Amino acid sequence: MSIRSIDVDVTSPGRNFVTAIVTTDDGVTGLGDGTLNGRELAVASYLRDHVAPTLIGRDETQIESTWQYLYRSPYWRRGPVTMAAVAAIDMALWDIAAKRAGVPLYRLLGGASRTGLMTYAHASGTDLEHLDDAIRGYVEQGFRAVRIQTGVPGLGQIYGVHDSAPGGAYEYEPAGRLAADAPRRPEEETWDTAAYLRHLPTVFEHVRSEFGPELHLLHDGHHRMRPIEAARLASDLEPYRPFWLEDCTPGEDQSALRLVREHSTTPLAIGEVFNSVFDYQTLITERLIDYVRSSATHAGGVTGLRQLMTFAGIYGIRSGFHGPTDVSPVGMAAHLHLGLAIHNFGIQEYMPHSARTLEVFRTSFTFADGMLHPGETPGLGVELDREAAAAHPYEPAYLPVNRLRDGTVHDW
Ligand code: KDG
Ligand code: MG
Repeated sequence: MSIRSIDVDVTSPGRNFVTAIVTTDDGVTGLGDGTLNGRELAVASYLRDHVAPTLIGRDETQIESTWQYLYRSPYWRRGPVTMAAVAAIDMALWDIAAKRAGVPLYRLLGGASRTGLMTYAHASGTDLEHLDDAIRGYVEQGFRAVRIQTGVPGLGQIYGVHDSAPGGAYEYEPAGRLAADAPRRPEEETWDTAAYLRHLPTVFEHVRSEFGPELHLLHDGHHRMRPIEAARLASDLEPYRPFWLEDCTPGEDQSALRLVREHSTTPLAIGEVFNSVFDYQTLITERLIDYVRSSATHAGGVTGLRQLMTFAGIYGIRSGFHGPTDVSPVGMAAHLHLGLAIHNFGIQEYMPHSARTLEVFRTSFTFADGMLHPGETPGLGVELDREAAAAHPYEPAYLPVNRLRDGTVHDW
């Protein structure tokens, strides 16, 4: 059997998604997610103009070989655009393989290692009252783990912080959609690390005393601290036993986490902006992290992420796959199947997609008692309604830029 065609749909049911649709010569289709928030059209062009023509007529069952071909053949290896394109094809080929076998993908990946996947929700509030409401809403829904993000006194809108709707529903999208007549440039936000470092431990103290010792609490630093600042925060949060501190320093500087490790036992997670196992070489071999934050969508698909998790497993490092709404339901399905199968699963981020998105992508996941399961539908278990997708054309949307009070461009 071989690949007959590859289509690339860019759709925007509330936010932009890039999906590869691979069709075999006997009409089986597979879906792959290649969404790269704010740079969607670059991946779509890479897939349409540079990848699809090279794959027509190739054996659809040669998943590993196709992955290596797409990784090595351009000469320009890695990078988010390339690896999102590789991911989209790789997921689609695994989807086809599992559909042909008539089994959910996790069975091809070694079968279930557990009954379900513990998830964490995004609790966010501009102040403590709104944050508490959001946490309460998630606890009532059955979540046993929540990521807590909140406003910092003296700062305005900060990245990823927004009041949830009553009941905890959090559909905030950090990439701002641009009106047709608006200038094509991102919003700008103001940041102050000292104010954040003073405030955050008081938030953890409050949430622990309000919600007790058992609820897992996570926090995302969005790469905003220098190593010495991150070391101080990790140490200040220790009394409140966080499940993890995520992206405390800029991800590309692997050695930065040595300093944080030397000063604290707060577990560390990093990697949502990484796209290959090589981005983790120092972090894993020196045991500088506890959780791998990559997504299948940005790290070369099921094949890329499985390779990474096998390497991490040797060092006892577990998964915490990236699951914001900019990973499409197709990418999310890839995480659920892989997470169910691998030995070193840790936790799965779960930010449910909006009803509008789920009208375009129909999923067979199930959620109960804070646990997700990919379901038993053959393949990835996601269908794309291409007619519904076509009704939501691409809309420009960019992630914001962070500046210090003096105007210096800063990390998120
Ligand atoms: O596109 C950027 C988002 O994926 C990111 O802001 C989400 O940090 C994030 C997270 O941990 O989910
Ligand atoms: Mg993050």
